[in-house]
Amino acid sequence: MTPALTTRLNEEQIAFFHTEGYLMVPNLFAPEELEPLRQEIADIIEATAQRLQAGGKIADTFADAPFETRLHRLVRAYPDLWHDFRRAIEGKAGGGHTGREMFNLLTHPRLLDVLEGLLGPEIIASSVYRIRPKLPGLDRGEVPWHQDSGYFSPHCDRSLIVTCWIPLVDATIENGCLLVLPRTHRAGIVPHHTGGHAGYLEVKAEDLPAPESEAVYVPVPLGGALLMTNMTPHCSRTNATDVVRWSVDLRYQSREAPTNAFQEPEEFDPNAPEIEIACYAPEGDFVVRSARHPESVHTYEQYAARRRAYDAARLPYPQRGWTPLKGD
Ligand SMILES: O=C(O)CCC(=O)C(=O)O
Repeated sequence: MTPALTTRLNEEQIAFFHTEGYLMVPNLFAPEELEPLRQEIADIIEATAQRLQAGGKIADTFADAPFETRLHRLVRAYPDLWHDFRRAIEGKAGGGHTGREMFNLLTHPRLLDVLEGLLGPEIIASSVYRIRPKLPGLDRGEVPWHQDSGYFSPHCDRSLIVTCWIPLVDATIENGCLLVLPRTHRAGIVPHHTGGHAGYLEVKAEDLPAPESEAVYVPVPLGGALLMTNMTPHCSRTNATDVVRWSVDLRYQSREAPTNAFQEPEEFDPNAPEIEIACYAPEGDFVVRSARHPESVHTYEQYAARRRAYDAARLPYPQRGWTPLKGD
């Protein structure tokens, strides 16, 4: 029997999120509801493989391999071309993929109903969303300990920005699901370092707000989602399987938190009051739900245009001044 889908968070789930700093929501989507996005990404891989084949860079496009393994097979055969595929999937700035199915997932009514339990009815999709193909054995796939606020500007430390991590395959301990450090999200921001593993920000184990031994793995079956606060320390380890651990991480905040959803990139003023500077200024936020101003909800075309305009503008990112890991 197909399990019932989660349509709203109940009180117990909301309390768990606020106490523990995270919540795994099973059955948020029927697996077939994620198929259009998987297909949109599969189409990019197909187009990129064909382009590289036509350019004489690859002989085999592994056309018969399924979504779960095709990128791994391509990159294992042609490791130098990993960045070509990555760029095609993620876009220049990481969140550069603006396909219609990405938008459909970002604005999925059931997902927004669930988020409403945490953020209220005025919901902004925070600029930072990512597609992550965590390839077996690929070093960059491991993401070191961090709080998402380590990447956001300090004036947003007090705002709730919910990370919604959605795997596009079953995410297991073996293929590198996330680990979180429960009940530590109220301790504030801890020191991060630049130049951490694979170029990510990294928190040293001794700076974590609780011993690493208290971390918990959060496997998420296909159709589920892991919700976390922007202050919840988390990381992910290696993928020890031969399946690509595909996932997307989406972020949402309330309209009360600083946002650029109502600004064009040319209106950016680095000297504006902090409340007017988005938590992550270089990428464009957009309105996904509004009870008070339904007319302000961005359409697909408006979203795609905003993302492109911000991508092209390359606005300065107010840095937090984290020190480098090496030589520290
Ligand atoms: O997907 C991963 O392995 C890491 C994701 C992550 O760190 C994040 O969404 O902030």
